[in-house]
Amino acid sequence: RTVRIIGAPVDYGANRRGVDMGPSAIRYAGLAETLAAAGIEARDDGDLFVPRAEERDPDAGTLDHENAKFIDEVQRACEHLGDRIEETLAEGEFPLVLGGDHSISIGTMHGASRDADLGVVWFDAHADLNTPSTSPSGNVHGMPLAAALGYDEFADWDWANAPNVREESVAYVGLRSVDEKEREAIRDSEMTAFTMADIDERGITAVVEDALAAATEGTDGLHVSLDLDWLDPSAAPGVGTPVRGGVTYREAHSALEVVAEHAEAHDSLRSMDVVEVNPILDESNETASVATEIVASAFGKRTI
Ligand code: DIR
Ligand code: MN
Ligand code: MN
Ligand code: MN
Repeated sequence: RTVRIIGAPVDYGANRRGVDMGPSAIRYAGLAETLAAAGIEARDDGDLFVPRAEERDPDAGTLDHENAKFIDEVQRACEHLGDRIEETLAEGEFPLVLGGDHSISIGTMHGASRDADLGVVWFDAHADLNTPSTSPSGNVHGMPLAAALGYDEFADWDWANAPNVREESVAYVGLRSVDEKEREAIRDSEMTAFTMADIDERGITAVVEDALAAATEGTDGLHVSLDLDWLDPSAAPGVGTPVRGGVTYREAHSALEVVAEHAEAHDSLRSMDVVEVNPILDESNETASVATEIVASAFGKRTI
């Protein structure tokens, strides 16, 4: 299947400006060329149109909770992105979304689950399970899974609730920074959650295999969401909220190679997004390069 690259230059959901330049940075790192060299057909479909944050009022939310900055702008971008995802799948191509901050996954998951039960594997240091009621920051990039699952205020926001994503089909890999209310929510949920301690103990490949099994049981397709702060800051410094103790460069490759093997064996992979690359905070575009390389692994790039 042809990979359709869709840029989502959104920074409304993050507390650090610059993540809106992620799509450019990843393209500049040679994503299309890297995929082509690996024999993966890819087509760049350009960026979503997203207004500059400077023209917008962060508190303009019409929704019934104020602790969600730029929520109206996130909604606009995600509705637009969801339609692009639906269109891409209907035309038989594979949507690969370049963020942007993690709020854009609300749109990706919405679009990818309109016609299918969607499993989700979430590679992230963070749980992204806050709601406006629980969020310590008000940043929507810490909320996309709660939005997709319809927690708290999100229950009334149809644009945010992924039509066909169920808790039991969501699996985390690599958690190490989880807020108190998120911890309670995970414990009360049917989600599968692997922390860095699980990876230390069992190894990355066993953990990813289990995450894939949980996310694909009883679903029609798999969404992979890759937040670059999942990696250790020594391998991926260009992110807004780095957390020490993440996966290494090698573990990241192994993980996405396991995803590729699963995708080949079961035709499981349906959509993917790669988010939170912030070139302003990066060193010589290293984080965008790492993003490019591990995405190629996910699509089956091999040494021999
Ligand atoms: C924190 C940080 N849990 C929040 N979340 C981040 O603001 O909700 N997610 N950085 O990627
Ligand atoms: Mn995230
Ligand atoms: Mn994160
Ligand atoms: Mn439903």
